[in-house]
Amino acid sequence: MDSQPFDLVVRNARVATASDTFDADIGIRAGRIVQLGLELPRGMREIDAAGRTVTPGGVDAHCHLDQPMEAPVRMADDFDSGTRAAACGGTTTVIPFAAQQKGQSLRAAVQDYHHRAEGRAHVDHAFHLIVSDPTPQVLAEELPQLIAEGYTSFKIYMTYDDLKLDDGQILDVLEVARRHDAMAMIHAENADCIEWLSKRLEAGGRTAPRFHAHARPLLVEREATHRAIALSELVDVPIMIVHVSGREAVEQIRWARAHGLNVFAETCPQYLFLTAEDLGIDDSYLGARCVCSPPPRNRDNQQVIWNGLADGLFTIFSSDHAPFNFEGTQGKRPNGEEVAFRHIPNGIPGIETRLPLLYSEGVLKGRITLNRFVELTSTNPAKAYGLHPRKGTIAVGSDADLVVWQHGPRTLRNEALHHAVDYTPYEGIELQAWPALTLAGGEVVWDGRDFHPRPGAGRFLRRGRPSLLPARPDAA
Ligand code: DUC
Ligand code: ZN
Ligand code: ZN
Repeated sequence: MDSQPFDLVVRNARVATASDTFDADIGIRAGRIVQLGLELPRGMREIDAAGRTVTPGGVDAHCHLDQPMEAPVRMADDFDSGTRAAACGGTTTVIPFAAQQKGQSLRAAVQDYHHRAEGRAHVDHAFHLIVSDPTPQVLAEELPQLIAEGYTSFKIYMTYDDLKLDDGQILDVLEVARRHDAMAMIHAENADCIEWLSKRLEAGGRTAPRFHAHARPLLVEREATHRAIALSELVDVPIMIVHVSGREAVEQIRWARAHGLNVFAETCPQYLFLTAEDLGIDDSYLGARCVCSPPPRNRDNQQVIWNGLADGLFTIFSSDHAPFNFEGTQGKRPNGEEVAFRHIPNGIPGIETRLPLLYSEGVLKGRITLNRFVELTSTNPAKAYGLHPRKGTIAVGSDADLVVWQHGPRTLRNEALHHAVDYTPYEGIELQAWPALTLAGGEVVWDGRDFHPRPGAGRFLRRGRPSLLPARPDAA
């Protein structure tokens, strides 16, 4: 028996993992869980979690922090404020995006992104790549090398002029994912349909934020989702369809699964808690706060997303935190102006509210089980992106990233959040739970009242092969 004392014991926890719920003390040493059991010996420090649920720290596998934007637009959150907000909302690992600009090498994008993170992050982090320019050099060298170095996932876009790939390029990139065992994430919206609809709306003077939803109806997502599934089937490689918003895309994914295809899917809080009406019922510019892509849909559609969370359709629940201020000149009003919907920076903040919203409205209202909550928000993201079992579970050997939950009413107010964004789309929502404590690597980063900064203590994570990928004997 190991006689070294624990650095910390979290005592009397009601531990929830993706598969089990059980009572245990959690013994922590050097930032890792070293023992789970009843009546563990005293630690140098003790935290009493009696009567409290303890879950693994959240893994937010889709968030945008300090991602370079075209001037004057700038993200409000960098690695400091973004990971601060993450920690206070129970998320202890974030995976934002190192985005390649067209004409830029992928390697240069990664190096730049490391500079942005350096010395700032309060929690552990990894980077997905965004491949926007799949040159022969990128396909043959840079991407395979970066995957081998632990950047084992990348996102590709079917829309946005500066990012989108055509079908041939998507096939090329998917082939690299297949050969080198990476997870390909796909933003599925049909760019030409959006462009065609946007021009017609603009020509008719319909430029208010609410027309963003008119330019991206369900079929725009459905068509691209269908195409992404077909392209992945052709290459015979699994894909992750990110930020799935609508019933029609969900139907495509159900069809793919029924046909035995390995299609994973992610959804986000905005498709449960917002509707297209939040973009405005009149031409008010306030709706710009909720402009994100794909857009929020209607109330019936929210139920479709809840069903997919409950029945296993969705693999992952991420924030898609894309932080732009409403006021000022760098966010939703570029240069301080009210612009036509298609020029409004896309995205809403949500890195801190992701877990409390799903816990309150999902677990405590009986829509999903506590174990499914853990699976969607922590275990599956860790498995999908090569971080499990170090992240995503409470087990001997895993990092001591934990959330102790506190039940009780709390009204969501932006002034109480820790991001650098000047609004939350969820202002005024009544929550029933909030993290009372977040531990990152065995250290308290959030105690339910105060944030405990540790800039630079958040480590960059070199990732392994995504364990959700099927074993492939012919892999390179
Ligand atoms: N849509 C994206 O694709 N990325 C960032 C935010 C958004 O709304
Ligand atoms: Zn996207
Ligand atoms: Zn995104």
